[in-house]
Amino acid sequence: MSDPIIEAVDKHPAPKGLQYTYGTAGFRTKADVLDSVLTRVGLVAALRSRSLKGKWIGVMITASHNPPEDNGVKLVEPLGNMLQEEWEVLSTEMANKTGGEEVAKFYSDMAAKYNIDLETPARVVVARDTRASGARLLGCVQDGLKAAGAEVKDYGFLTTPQLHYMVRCLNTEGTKDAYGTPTEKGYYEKFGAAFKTALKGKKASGSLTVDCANGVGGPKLTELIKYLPPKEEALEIHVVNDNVIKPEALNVDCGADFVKTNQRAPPSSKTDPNDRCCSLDGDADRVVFYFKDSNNVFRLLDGDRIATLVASFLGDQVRLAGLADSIKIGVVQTAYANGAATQYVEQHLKLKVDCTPTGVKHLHHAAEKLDIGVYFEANGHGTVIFSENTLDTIANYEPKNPGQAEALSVLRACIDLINQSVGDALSDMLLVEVVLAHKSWSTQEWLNTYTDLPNRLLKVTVKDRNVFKTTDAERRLTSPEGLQEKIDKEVQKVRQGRSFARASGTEDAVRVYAEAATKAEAEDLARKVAELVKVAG
Ligand code: 16G
Ligand code: MG
Repeated sequence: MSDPIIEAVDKHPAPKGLQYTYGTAGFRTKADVLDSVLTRVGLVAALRSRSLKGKWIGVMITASHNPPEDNGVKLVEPLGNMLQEEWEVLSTEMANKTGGEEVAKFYSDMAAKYNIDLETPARVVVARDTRASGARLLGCVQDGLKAAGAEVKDYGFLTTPQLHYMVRCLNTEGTKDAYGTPTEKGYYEKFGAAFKTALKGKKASGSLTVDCANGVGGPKLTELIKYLPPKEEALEIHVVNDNVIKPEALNVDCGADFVKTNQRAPPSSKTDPNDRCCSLDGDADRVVFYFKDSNNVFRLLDGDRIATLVASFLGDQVRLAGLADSIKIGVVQTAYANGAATQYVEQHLKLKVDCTPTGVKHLHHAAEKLDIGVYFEANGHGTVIFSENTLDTIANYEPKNPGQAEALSVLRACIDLINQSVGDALSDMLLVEVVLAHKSWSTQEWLNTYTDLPNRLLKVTVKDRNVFKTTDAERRLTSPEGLQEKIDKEVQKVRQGRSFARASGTEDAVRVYAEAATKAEAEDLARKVAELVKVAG
């Protein structure tokens, strides 16, 4: 009898000479060399589910902010977290096996090594973004899943955070931790209702224009709007760049990555000064806000700004609820956070700041150790997570007066409004709107909370980026030898200087970040450090 696994794998042969790596964002590369990877990911997903006694595992087909011709895939753990690191390594090994027989052997070896009973049911949820290659790649995953005998739920098009939500809902259904109804409607109802409750009858000032990167966030936001309170009572949203009929427009001259990298609005943007705007990325797990000020100057409110805004608001509500002694809030950042943001949180908000290496999973793990962990990367990836104890405290606390009752009710609604499974651009966007409405703040007032230090990010091409090894949450280099000392010397030459270099996890390059008291000093420092990196690499 022929082995269905060998058959499925050989139906989608791997291109010769390519090496695949499950990196910070899963597998991601040109879509036309991904078929073999997707079939094997189907096998890994089935094994992972069996290793967890049939819990639902998620497979998301997306390449986020990458160009339209790319695609990718990532696996989601039962509570909506990113794949465990050990399984990232196994996925990489699986992706690089040559043919059907090798893969089938690896599959049974893995089962033996991890004591996985291949008779246990395997359950896998799949979804994809709007890329043209998505349908074909879905077919490849399906072939793998079918060969492994997995039960499959295909949700069609979803944002990445919606898929994480479905996975968490499916695995908690009927338990005391039930997260919601595992349907798209369930998602919209949950977040729409929480938005309404959290607003407490307050109305956002002006309207919000949302650039959807011509990705899956567009149609999903349009749907979500139907579940929000009427715009006259709450928030008027204009959806732009939502053309998913033209997949070649995805992330082109629009979206969160374009705005953050180029520090300007999409060229298509037609807003007036002081109009509030935000941009999602291609799979809607990142969001940044921005506006043109009264002098027509572009102003960015990135992930650092969202973190400080949200941390200050939640801090106020916890205090107003009378819970400041039992609940501590902390903020988690990466080295890319602007020094002024870090200082604002520590000195003005008087909250603890943790710094972790780049990549959502690192921030998420650090945030899990806090009562309330607000974590955002400067690029707009992030969310807030609440510990079990904190959730219990907030759920059970008896308010002593109407003020405490009101704050408690806001906190409870915020918990529902914040997607606990993963950073979610749509949910983060609504949270920002709630905070601005409560504070009656314009974007200018939000911006005025502190002044960013001028900074510069450069990309340096080197012979081998793997020789660049870091410590201290990527803030210092341990290799190449002697390079860090040279960087330190340059940093000391400028006022309020800070600089670091790290190998990119997604591109073949080393990234250099520098900030200083003035633009000229920051630019100069970045250039000098880039030069040092180039010579050393
Ligand atoms: C990935 C990460 C993102 C990080 C970026 C850094 C996830 C889901 N995504 O896109 O958080 O900021 O990589 O890219 O973890 P780099 O290593 O090229 O600088
Ligand atoms: Mg993304």
